[in-house]
Amino acid sequence: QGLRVGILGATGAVGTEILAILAERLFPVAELRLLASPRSAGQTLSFRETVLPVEAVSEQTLKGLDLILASAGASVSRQWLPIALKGGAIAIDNSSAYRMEPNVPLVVPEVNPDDLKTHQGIIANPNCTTILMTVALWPLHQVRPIRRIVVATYQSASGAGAKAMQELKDQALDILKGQPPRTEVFPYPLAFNLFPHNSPLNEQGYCQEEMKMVNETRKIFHAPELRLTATCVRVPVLRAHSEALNVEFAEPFPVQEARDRLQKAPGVQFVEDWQRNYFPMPLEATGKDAVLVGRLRQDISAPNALELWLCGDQIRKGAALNAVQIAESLIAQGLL
Ligand code: 2RA
Repeated sequence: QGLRVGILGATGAVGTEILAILAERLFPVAELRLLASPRSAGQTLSFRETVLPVEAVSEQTLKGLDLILASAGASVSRQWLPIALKGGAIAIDNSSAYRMEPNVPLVVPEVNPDDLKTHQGIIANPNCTTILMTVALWPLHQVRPIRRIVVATYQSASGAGAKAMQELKDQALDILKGQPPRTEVFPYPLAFNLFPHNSPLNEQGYCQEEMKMVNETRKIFHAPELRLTATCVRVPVLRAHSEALNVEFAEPFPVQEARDRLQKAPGVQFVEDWQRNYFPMPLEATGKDAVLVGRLRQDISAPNALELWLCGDQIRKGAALNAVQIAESLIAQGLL
């Protein structure tokens, strides 16, 4: 008979991708409610063969849902998800609002689906960079616990939203026309440039985006001792993130064993052609469900460390797909 499903933030880059993925994966939807701010209400979006209205989120429009998938920012989630829960829904929240709450599971279905068993109504979707990294590293961590991760990210414009993707294109045109690039969404020019992620900095000089990778990875891996340092960078790419990873274990991890595991890992597409110097690229990760992993090699400076490279679609596996897979896992576990 299907579920009564709501999408909060339905008109955003992630919300529209959730809509497409629910249709693609034949998710059991009996009723679909598209919810957004009053400003975005009134538009229509199509789902399978029907055209649906985007309604303003309210107590009324949140009543009687079985599941709500939210991707509208932390303040919107904090305001409306408790009301959705009162109406009987389970909430999967893509924002950072609840990720570190002890009673809120933070889940990547390929990694820690069992954490869903203890949910109390809200389940948090991790940050995109964390999702992509944990999908790639879990198969290794399972056999030899990771001691330390050093990660540098190369993050696409899509992480800052649909308007940011458009601004990157506009800036490129501005520059090619010899005009100063407009910077309404981004604080600095991104086209033909890059800059450290401009989320707020803490007193140790780390930005929020970097600390999300530290804290969320420890929670997902149930590894509070895991040491991680990150440098997050915004790069002129439209919608796929890339990450350079240095991963240290308590003992050497034979490269071929790591390669064998990654080639069989759930959610991973292993991409390596050393003869052609061909490895994961964001353009090739775009639109794909899998995290592309490759360029695996022994760290020549540290016998217990491996180096690897990944690219993954930030809107898809980095957000929308992971949220839908959490919902599918809830159903498979009899929790929804
Ligand atoms: C970013 N991960 O890329 C953050 C938010 N989506 O900016």
